[in-house]
Amino acid sequence: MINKTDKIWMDGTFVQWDSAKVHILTHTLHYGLGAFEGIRCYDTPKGPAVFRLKEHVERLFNSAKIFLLDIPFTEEQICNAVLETIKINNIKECYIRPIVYIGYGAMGLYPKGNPIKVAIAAWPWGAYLGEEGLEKGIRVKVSSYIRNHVNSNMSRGKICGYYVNSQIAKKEAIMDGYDEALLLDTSGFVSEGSGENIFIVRKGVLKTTPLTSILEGITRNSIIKVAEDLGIKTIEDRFTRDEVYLCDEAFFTGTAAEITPIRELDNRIIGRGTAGEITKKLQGTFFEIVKGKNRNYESWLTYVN
Ligand code: PPE
Repeated sequence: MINKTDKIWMDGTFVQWDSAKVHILTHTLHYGLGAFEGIRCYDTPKGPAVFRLKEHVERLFNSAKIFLLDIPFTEEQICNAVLETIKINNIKECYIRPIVYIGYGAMGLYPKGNPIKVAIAAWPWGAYLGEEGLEKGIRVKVSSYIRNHVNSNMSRGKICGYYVNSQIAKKEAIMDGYDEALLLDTSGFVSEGSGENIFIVRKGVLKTTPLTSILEGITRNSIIKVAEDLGIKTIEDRFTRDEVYLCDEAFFTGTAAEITPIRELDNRIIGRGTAGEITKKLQGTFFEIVKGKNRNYESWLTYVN
């Protein structure tokens, strides 16, 4: 169950959590065209700070651009609204969910004149794949479902309806006794998790999926930069599932999932079956950065107060 907070921002004003409602004929609810973001705010010695706020809001606007949704606010207004939402709810660490959706008006696939609505909620959300998963790694299964073709899902958009594919993959993985799904692309190469990007490590070099069928993850981008600064090279190239079976380390990245080690794929133990050395190093640095304990990445933090 979600950890309720006090207020939700809706189209420029705050409403009480329990009153943040939409009409049942809200267009996005029926047809899935809406864009959303997942952002995290961490407590730091200088108070709560949002990680890479600008980049997340920029991606929200890019998602809207791809799908011709005209957001009736500026990026700056949305950035400020995110900060206000955290402030008004008086929370130190939270997950923030901005959503752009097509409101009530016409039905049918062409929502002529329906308003474009925006809401922002924030609530405390712990380790997405469990505390133990974060520390020791999770068990993953290659999904029997595949990521949609790049001309079905234009993957630079973070679009509500895309997550039907993720949900069925996740459900299958959990029903089969795993923690998470790994989806392949339409050519059979590794794509990403249901809500995470993937990295593997082989002989000290990182490899991650190129930006074709995957979401352009902000955590992925951060890890590539941090790895570079630590002298670890990253290759962005396609790879197959058996390359994951044989790698030394693997991990997922995402705002919700943070840096979650993968200890098993399809019952093949990865490395020593626990979080690998490079994974731990990157994870440790990531948490230092988001918690405001690494000066070199200050520009990635937006302080709430
Ligand atoms: N791929 C997908 C499909 C995805 O949904 C996410 C984020 C990522 C990669 C990683 O992107 P980034 O957060 O920018 O590093 N998934 C979001 C939704 C999770 C949910 O269950 O809801 C998230 O992590 O916020």
